[in-house]
Amino acid sequence: PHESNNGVYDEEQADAAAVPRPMPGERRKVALVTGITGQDGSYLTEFLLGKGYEVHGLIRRSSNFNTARLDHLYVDPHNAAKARMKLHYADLSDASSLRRWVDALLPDEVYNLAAQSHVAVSFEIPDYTADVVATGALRLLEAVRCSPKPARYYQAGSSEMFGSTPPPQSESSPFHPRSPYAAAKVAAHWYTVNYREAYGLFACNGILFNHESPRRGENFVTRKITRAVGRIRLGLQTKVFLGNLSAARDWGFAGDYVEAMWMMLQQEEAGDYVVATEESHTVEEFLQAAFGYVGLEWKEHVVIDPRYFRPAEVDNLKGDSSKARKALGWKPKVGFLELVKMMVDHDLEIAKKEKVLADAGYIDAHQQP
Ligand code: NDP
Ligand code: GDR
Repeated sequence: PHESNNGVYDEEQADAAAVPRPMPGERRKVALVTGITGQDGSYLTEFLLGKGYEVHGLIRRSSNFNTARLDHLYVDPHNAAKARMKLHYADLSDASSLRRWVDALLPDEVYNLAAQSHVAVSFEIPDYTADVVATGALRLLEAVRCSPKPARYYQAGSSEMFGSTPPPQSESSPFHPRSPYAAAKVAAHWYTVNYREAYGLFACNGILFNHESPRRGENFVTRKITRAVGRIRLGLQTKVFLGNLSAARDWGFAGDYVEAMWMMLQQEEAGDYVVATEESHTVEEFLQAAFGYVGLEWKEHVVIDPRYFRPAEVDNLKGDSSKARKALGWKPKVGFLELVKMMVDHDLEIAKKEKVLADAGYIDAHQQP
């Protein structure tokens, strides 16, 4: 991404550099992204802007600002001629808002990334999770199907859909979801397949295994750990409370994974693809790597708290992404240890700033994130 000195996305600077401009008489490709304020939405937006797209994001109303991950890409709408990323209010639970933006923008590509994406929270709010994750996808598919110019559609599927199916998991492995979130994602997966088969929609399911980054939400286990490592290293806290340490996940870097989403929509035919590093590590191994990187012993700082155990767990995920590697030419660039270091380095910087504020009495150091 191209940023000016004050961190604001600078179209002129970007266009002067490598960003493709449309040919005379051509319009820019238009992408519509739900979940644009989330981890993947921000990386996908950067990627699409770099490809010369105009990116429209649907954001939901919140009493707090929820656009922090996009601030570096934001151009004031009063400078609208320059802005290639635009944000609009809508909600996956509000069909009319989806329909209106799809019809108004006539996008070339729609990326459905919005979700109540926390597995443990989906046990607390199952009905809402199903409404946004499953029915929300159906509402968006309907909006796309009914549009005068149906866009290519990407559905953010998840390795959670495999649940208790043993690894390696590929496109042909059976789904056995273990949470309301995962069951809702299975429904969204089949809605997408059905709209492809029934209406000939160019609709793809990406079945993405866990992907993380410094922008990962702070209540997912990797980020929870790296935030704690930064703060413990700087003396801002001493303990971190966690649940099941023996679960194994196939963890990749989000920046690599959004590229696969785009690649799926550039193919001649729509299809479903597993995207994974094909390497699996336990939560304990992540702890070892993250604490070890800054010279700390994780066992001295981790406390097991039963509240973080889930009513049903997914024990072991390890993807087989050979289809995506062969058909899309995709492969991950960032490995496990590099990912851990990237996240810890980032969170050490945050902790340093917190320490300055805490030492000056502006924040309470004991107020853990
Ligand atoms: P995040 O939780 O970081 O982002 C979710 C996004 O959805 C946010 O922008 C959020 O808005 C938005 N959202 C939530 N509810 C609604 C709603 N009712 N209407 C409109 N928008 C809503 O998720 P990730 O970026 O990590 O993941 C992106 C997608 O990929 C999700 O669908 C997730 O389930 C799926 N996925 C993620 C994987 C991962 O490892 N990260 C792996 C496989 C699938 P707000 O910012 O306001 O909360
Ligand atoms: P996951 O990610 O459930 O795989 O879903 P998460 O990081 O929440 O959990 C991974 C594993 O860590 C264990 N764990 C803890 N998890 C959290 N959140 N907090 C803890 O304190 C803790 N202690 C141990 C969990 O039990 C689990 O086994 C993520 C989300 O991004 C989904 O939206 C996405 O679909 C999948 O990845 C692929």
